[in-house]
Amino acid sequence: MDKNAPALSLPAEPREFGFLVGGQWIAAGDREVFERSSPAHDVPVSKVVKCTPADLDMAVAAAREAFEDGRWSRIPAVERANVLLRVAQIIRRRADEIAYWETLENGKPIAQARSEVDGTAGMFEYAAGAARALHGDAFNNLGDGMFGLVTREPIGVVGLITPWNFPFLILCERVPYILAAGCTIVAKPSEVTSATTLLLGEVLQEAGVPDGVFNVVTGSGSTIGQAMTEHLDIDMVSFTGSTAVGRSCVQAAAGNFKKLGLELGGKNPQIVFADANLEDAADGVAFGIGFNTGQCCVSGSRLIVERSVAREFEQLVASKFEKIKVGDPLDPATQVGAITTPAQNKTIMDYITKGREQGARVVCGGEQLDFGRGQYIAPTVFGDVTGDMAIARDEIFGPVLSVMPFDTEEEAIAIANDTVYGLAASVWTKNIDKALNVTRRVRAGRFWVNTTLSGGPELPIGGFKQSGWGREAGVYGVEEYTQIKSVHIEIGKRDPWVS
Ligand code: TXE
Repeated sequence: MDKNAPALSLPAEPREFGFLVGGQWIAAGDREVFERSSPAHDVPVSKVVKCTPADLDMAVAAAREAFEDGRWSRIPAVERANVLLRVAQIIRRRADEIAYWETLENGKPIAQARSEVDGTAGMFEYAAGAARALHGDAFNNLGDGMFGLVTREPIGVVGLITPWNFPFLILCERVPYILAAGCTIVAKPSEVTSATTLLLGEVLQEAGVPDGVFNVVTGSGSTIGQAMTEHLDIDMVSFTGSTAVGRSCVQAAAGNFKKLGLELGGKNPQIVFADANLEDAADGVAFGIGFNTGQCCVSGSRLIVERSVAREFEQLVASKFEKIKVGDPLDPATQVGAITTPAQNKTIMDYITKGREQGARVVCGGEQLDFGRGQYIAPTVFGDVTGDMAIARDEIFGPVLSVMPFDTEEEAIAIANDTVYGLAASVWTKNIDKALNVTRRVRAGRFWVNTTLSGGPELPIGGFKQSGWGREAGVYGVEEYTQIKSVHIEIGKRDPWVS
């Protein structure tokens, strides 16, 4: 995207969205609506329907019917793959529009939104291949009288609950893989960022996804999300959000023992050794916590740095932060946009206050930025952080970096593992032994060596410990939405039990 292009303008009035059930778009009618304002401009941009539990039941019934009659689940994988490839083409064609709505509702920079949307097309293409590659196993070693097969079947109706930090990207880290497996979907986006999930509904329809295979209900987490996790006719729920709500999903799932995929919080370490290329590492660390205003489950929020370079390194990171362009996310030159919700803004500012009160030292940032409208927080570095402080332990979900020095490799590993989370970690060193040792011993589902926040359709996503269950993306992401069936086939005359 051209950084020098003029900033995009705001919509003249909020766009009204319906919701999608069984291939039909349903308008609000006499239901309440949720009006969303752009967090960067304080201007209403969209209205979505507050669906009722009855709407959810209707969507689940549509998804169930579509699953059971085999219109998607039992067609040849090559036909599913061809549809997924068409989805990728349409996403590329509509990328500007999707990115625009992502920025309006979420507050992320338009250039970043555009590159996220571009990336999702590749996820559909990868999943198209994975659909055709999905296979089971055969056992030809059971003796002359027996042959064994292991087959994979789609798990059924999947409820998909997504958050507001990457509304379209997180959705597309799941939808193509779920569809590749042959399942049907009822999606519930975050109530504050529903637009791009609804736009994906339009894209899938145009690509030829049959009616009822992808349904979207909009509404609050406490009603629709909760009802979804409790629903007896949903076979699996994929939930991405806070660890607290993840825990309530586990309890709610007990009704029918539905399978759960959970991607939850993180307090991810960035381990920097003195022998690293410190310029590169500082750039990566600034990116790792500044990107998406630190509102990423994989943000590198704990800087664990070798004491001999700690002071120099925190200054290097601070100098990177000073050069970041924070501001209007509709301006293509902006690198860091608005905080997505007032509640999140308050949470972050409360943690900054707590950090100061508990004795941490502000190296840079630490305050709200005033652009006349919207909510913005300066990327912040805290030095002298100890392991017992709230800013060292809790997921802040904002642009706040906590610096903790170490003396030995063992100590670095111990600090990195001193968390209930285990989502992601990065290590910066030019010493291969240290890089490998740390990668093996730090408990996290995603690991980056001399880089951070890299991703793509091939490598799976998911956490250790209280960061979640299961994996999304890659071939693992397709397998996650399948059940395994074992088949014994007897050959020839049966050896009778009753003679
Ligand atoms: O998340 P919620 P919130 C973390 C982050 C943030 C905190 C709170 O630390 O500060 O969570 O954010 C739906 N049953 N992450 O309050 O509530 C909700 O409608 C079922 C980490 O926004 O977890 C939305 O669609 N669903 C994270 C989704 O859950 C429920 C991303 C996430 O909302 C529900 C976001 C319920 N009882 C926040 N209550 C990550 N891992 O990336 C709400 N929801």
